[in-house]
Amino acid sequence: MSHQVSIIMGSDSDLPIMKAAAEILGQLDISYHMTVVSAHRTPERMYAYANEARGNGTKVIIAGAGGAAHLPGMVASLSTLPVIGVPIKSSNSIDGWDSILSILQMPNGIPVATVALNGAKNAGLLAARILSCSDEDVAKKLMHYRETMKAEVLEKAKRVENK
Ligand code: RP5
Repeated sequence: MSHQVSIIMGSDSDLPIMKAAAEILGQLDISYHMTVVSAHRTPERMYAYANEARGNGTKVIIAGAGGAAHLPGMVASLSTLPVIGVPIKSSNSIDGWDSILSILQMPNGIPVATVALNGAKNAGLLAARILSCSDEDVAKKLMHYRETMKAEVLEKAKRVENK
């Protein structure tokens, strides 16, 4: 079976951040494929990757990049799949705002769902939510994830109250 989510990033230096998307998708039993696709350094690869994504069964693309972060927007311009952008505070990023604004400020007609700076975990969870619209199994797993998180917070609250 082909993967449901594609995780791409501009460089392997983005991996320490982007692996959080893969981890949460793995926890939710959602199949993914993760690789490096650079908008600036491998434009032909980006073009081919984005154009082939829907045909190979991909349902959501998560794209992370830093600095002049054009990967998510360019992939969204080439594919009609939902694209979730992860701005990364990378070595060539001044302060993170350059990455955020490069991904966030898309023109009308080409949407990218931008998560927080370095927010790869939420990108994975958002991809799961998109899949859950047509996959009851994923919806149940998300419900369970949220209940577990709730229980953990209540446990922390108890610990803080008992200090
Ligand atoms: C961006 O440039 C990449 O997404 C990465 O965040 C940043 C730095 O890349 P490297 O110079 O570490 O390869 O395109």
